[in-house]
Amino acid sequence: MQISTAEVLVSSPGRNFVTLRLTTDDGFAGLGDATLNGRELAVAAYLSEHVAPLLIGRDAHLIEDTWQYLYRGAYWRRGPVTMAAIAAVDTALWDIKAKVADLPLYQLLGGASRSGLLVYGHASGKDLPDLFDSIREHLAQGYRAIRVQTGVPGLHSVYGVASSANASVGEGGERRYDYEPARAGAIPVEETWDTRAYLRHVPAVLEAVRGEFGPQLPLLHDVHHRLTPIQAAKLGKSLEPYDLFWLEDVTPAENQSALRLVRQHTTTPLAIGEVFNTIWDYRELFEEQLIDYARSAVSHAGGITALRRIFDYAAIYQIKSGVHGPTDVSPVGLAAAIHLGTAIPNFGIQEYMRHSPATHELFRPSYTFADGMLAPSEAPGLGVDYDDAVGQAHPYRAAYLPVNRLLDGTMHDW
Ligand code: KDG
Ligand code: MG
Repeated sequence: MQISTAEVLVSSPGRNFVTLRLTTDDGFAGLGDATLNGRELAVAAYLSEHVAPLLIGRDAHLIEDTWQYLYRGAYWRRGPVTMAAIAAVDTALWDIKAKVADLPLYQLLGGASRSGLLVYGHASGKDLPDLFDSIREHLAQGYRAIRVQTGVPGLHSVYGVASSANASVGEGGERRYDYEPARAGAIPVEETWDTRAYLRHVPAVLEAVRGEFGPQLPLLHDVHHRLTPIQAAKLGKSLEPYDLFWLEDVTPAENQSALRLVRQHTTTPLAIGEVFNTIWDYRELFEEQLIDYARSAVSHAGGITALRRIFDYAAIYQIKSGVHGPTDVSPVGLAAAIHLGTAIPNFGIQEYMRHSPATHELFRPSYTFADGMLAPSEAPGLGVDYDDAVGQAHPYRAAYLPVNRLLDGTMHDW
């Protein structure tokens, strides 16, 4: 069974997605997500110029060998662009293999270890009343775990906080406060950041949310890489009374040792890894048990083959999965995560922000969300179909993630 075509599909049904479609000479097609928010065309070019020509004529069954061929064969290893491209190829080959076997993909990964995946949704508000409304809306939609992000007094725009200006109507007719950080335009929007104001404000927000919604609801919070180790340690400690499910990305992730200091000071569970792209990025964190949840997405960390390896490594240290699932992971990447999460023994939680109706028209996923849980369908493969006509109707639009500056103009982590 040889790969006969490799198509790189770029489309923007409201936001940009890069999708790889591999087809075999006997007519099977597989999809892979290669979306890298704000750098989409770099991965598209990497795939079409340097990877697609190498795939034509290869045996589509050779998933591991193809992974090694692309990883070792590039010589220039790792990095988000390379690993997103490899991820797309790997995912598409798994999709094909499962379709050939006429089985949903999770069956090829060892079968179901659970009946559904607990997910968390994104509640946010510029102030407490808005935030409470958003949490109530999520609970009404069935969510059983909630990420909480709020505005900070004095700051105009803060990561993770949707505004009513972004409201749209969801598939069930409900109001959705979509938070989409990438904004269309030729250059990134600039935001401002004040760490002291943030650190003063957040504990009071979590206290209020616990007061309103009780002790049972799992709550999460994303710091988005903005603190120094000692600031992160202080935040983790100050949030202990509110019993978070996890505190995410407290420091910029490339310095793994920073988490050692944070860990020495707090028992708040820590999650990290959405910007990691290989197993090596986790080595110190796993072996020293410095985190509790590994956050990589299938589409950013080299595909199903590589992420499975990361989670098996994590399992040795009782570290669980917490796969990244914002709207810039396409329904193809999310479906891959759902199949993997269904099979692995150390599943923790899955992020589920929910895609827009326009995105669902393009991808037509068959996974289901009910009672706060995602479940794969029984369709062969990933269970996602790409609609070419819809894809062609929405060409790429330049869009960037924001950049961040401190109040005095210094560039900061966003
Ligand atoms: O593209 C950037 C987003 O994927 C990221 O900002 C989302 O931090 C994120 C999260 O936890 O979902
Ligand atoms: Mg995050």
